[in-house]
Amino acid sequence: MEMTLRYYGKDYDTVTLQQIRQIPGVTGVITTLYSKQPGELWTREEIRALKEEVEAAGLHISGIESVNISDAIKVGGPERDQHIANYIETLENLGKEDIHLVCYNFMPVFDWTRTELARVRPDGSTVLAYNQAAVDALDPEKMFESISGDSNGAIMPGWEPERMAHVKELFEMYADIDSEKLFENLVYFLKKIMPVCNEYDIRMAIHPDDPAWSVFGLPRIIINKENILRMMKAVDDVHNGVTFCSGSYGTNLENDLPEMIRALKGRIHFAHVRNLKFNSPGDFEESAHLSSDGTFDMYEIMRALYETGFDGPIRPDHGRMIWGEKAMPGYGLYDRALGATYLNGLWEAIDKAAHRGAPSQP
Ligand code: DNO
Repeated sequence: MEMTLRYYGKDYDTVTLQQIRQIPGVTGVITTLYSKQPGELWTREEIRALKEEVEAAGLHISGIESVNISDAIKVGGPERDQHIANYIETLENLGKEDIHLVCYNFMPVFDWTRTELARVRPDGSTVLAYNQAAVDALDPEKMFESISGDSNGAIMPGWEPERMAHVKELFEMYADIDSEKLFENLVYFLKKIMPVCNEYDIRMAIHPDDPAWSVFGLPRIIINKENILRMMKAVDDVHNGVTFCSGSYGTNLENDLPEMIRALKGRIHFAHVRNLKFNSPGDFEESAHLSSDGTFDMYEIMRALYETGFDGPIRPDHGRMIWGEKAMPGYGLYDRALGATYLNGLWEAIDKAAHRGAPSQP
């Protein structure tokens, strides 16, 4: 396991590589070329420049999150094959620069969905939150407007204003796409890219749909153990794997997170580990990472990763906004640093207990 932090690049992030370097135990970053549009080619020079920037700060690139998938690929539109050709060349360029992990998602229209970006918790911290009744009352085309005022001026991943300006057309593009069609298009894409993934040993790690159910009537296909297993079987190659995101799968309380990790053994290439606090099944907020602050047993999640031999990067994922920090919601420095330290502490304890031969179950 390697502890990492997400980094959006110097033009977009309020957190610097120098700050990340000072978080104990964090050796790598998960990053991206944030200005790239889905479907666009990433050149080798652009990738190398990013790599040099990261390495100059004493860190390395542990993986890319995300090389985004265009809507043409998701709906099977006329530009699909051109975009896939660009994706393949991008993967080849990443491989040549010795980058072997790519996180992506296959969510229609909206990437992750939250109804509040700054819900105030009793301790005065602010967090991202989701309320189903608020979603049900909202016109999907107004979704972006309703949350963008709380973004601290940041461009949020998957919520780029240029894309959101065309949200009506985006919904029209998906009018005939049901879950089966979307799944077929995912399999088509995966089959096309597997040869280059094998050639350069690039592990693809699909991010779950967040929340793990259909929002605004749009299809969602990566939401539980059954449909991930189906996806892995449809393209049965170790390079076709998953990002295990506890905060996304965990939105559905029926998903037993440690059990899912065990069922996906060998195919989890990347993990986002964070906690959620449920106030009711339709209302949750992103709590601190600590088990006692939320609903999940973080020790059991880390133990399942440890016991299945997980050796990829973990990132603490979203954090609360604390200590007066102003940053992209979920992506401040302070609480993610606390999260990284806590998760590293759990891992150390699990590892030491395993090596002592003592049972790791308390
Ligand atoms: C939100 C993130 C997602 C994730 C993408 C992966 O904070 O977890 O935007 O990066 O879905 O492609």
